[in-house]
Amino acid sequence: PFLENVVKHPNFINGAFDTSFIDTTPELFLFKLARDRGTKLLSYIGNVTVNGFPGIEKKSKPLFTKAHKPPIDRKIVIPGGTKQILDERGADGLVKWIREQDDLLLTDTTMRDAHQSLLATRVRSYDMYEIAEETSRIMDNFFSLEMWGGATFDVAYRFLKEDPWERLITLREKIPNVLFQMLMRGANAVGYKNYPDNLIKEFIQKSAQAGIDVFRIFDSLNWIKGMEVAIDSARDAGKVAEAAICYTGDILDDSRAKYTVQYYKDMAKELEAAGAHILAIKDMAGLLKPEAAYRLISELKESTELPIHLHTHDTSGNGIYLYAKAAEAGVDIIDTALGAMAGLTSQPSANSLYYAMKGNKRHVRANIEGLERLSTYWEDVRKYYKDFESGMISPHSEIYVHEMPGGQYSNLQQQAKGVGLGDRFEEVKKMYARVNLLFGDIVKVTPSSKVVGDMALFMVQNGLDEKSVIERGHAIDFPDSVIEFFEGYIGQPYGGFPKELQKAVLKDRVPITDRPGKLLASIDFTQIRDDLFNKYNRPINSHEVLASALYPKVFEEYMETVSKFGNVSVLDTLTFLYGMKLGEEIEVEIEKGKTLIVRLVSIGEPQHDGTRVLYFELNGQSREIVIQDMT
Ligand code: 3PY
Ligand code: ZN
Repeated sequence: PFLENVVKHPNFINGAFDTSFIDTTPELFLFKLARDRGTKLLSYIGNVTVNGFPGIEKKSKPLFTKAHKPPIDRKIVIPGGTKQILDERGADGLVKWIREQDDLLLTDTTMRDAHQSLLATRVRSYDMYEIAEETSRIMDNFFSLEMWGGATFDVAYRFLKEDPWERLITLREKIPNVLFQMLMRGANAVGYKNYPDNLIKEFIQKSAQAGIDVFRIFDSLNWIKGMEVAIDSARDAGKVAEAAICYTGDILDDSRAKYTVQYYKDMAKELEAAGAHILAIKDMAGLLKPEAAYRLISELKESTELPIHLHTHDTSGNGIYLYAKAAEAGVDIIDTALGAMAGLTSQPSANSLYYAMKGNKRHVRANIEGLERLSTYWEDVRKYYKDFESGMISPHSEIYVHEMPGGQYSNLQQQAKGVGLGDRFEEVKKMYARVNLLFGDIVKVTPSSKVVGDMALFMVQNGLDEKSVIERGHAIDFPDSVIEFFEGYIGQPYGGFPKELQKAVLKDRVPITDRPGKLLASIDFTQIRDDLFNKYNRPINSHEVLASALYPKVFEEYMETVSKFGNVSVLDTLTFLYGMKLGEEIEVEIEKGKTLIVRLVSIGEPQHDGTRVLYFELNGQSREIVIQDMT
């Protein structure tokens, strides 16, 4: 193709060339890009076909029918929704509108918390894009779609090898009418540690520009100082600051006196004063019991003017009853997921709630036939990810004892497998509850929950108990996350740190008591951009700069994968996870209107150097790809 480009070039034909012709005529190499994209994708497919996908036991590609999409009538204009209310009336106008509604408003979490909690956050953009336009039409009367933030951001780069910004921007194009909501871990952004203030501001500003409307902001220790910069930044961006109180303990249990109704009421007042537009009750583990919800919401309604948005996880199976009680107490908005992606560690089902509230004066605003159709699609999609299911098949009331957040359950299970404790997960869960008490009964949600999880794994793995970690602590190398926690780098827990344990963990290190964001040096975004430019030799956009600032190593690995395999997000999920079967033919739309037809013709025997040769057909032309067999 190169020679062909040369001989066909007008300057070549006219003799208007000299020795610099090749250097000064970059279009001669244009063939290379398209060809490269195909070859890179074939290398990816070949590699997964031969070596499998990390985290999935290697097996032949399962055959499922393609997820069933409901038909859409493109002639019907997408109806306006809450997004237009925010854009036209601003955040205060939206808050006023919420107050005027009698119906129970819904947030759909299918594209964020539901799969974070059921499928270790592995759902790919591809499967979201496929259903986005239908979602926009069917969920047009929802309050919001939670579809970004939490763990989805780093998992996109780390495991799915795709760009979460592209997901946000593309979904925004396809769903222009419903508010987009993200989960923002306060000063921890979408990471696992506190970041400098300027990174939080920049991240929120860029997320708002890319399409986020509602920022649900929480602090993993309910430390308001850890939320203030994010609340201010969301307000400055003209968006909705939804400040969250993480619910822990049990307000009905007098023997657990640390987190009382008064504690929550005081926090609500402080968040209102800090500038919240909406108050979220974030019951991240599903610990809020129905009667407790009634009491908590009723009392909060008396002490704050803010609309209340309730979030729970259905791990115990009590979710619908809990929402009904919260509705009775006057909750404004609640979080649900589509039936097929609901229940257990995920949110309660919107479909079920719709029927549960029939006849109630708090009517659920939803198009039930449409929700059933969307649910059918997700039921098919969920099968693609079955290797990431947690294995939990029935409600677990033990949640009230171990208090593990829904989003953590399947992830901690993967982590346990990773360190060889896969078959001792029961012990890990019990240890998790013990570590919580050892740490002074703290709020457990990312990243504080990860610290508790890391410590639980560490203690089970090393045969440690409460006594030995303190007595022998001086000789123990604790996990990094545990050291950072006791140093004060994820904030200050309510009631302070347990001193003896803090001393044992920190040894000679001196803990901080101020906001880490204030103490940490500001990020030099220009420097990062220059470094990335020099390293990758191409223009770097601000999303890439932010990703690198958040997780330098994960981003670097992502960039390496992209340079090796190209944009793998265009592959359908079964091919992405399992590669291809012999003789199979697939279509890959690498850009709008440009489709590759790929057929796997043969897989050669391993050669003496451990490589195999795979023969493909790419748009009818044969291609040979050499893959190192690592199995
Ligand atoms: C997250 O921070 O990702 C959570 O889902 C916490 O509940
Ligand atoms: Zn959650």
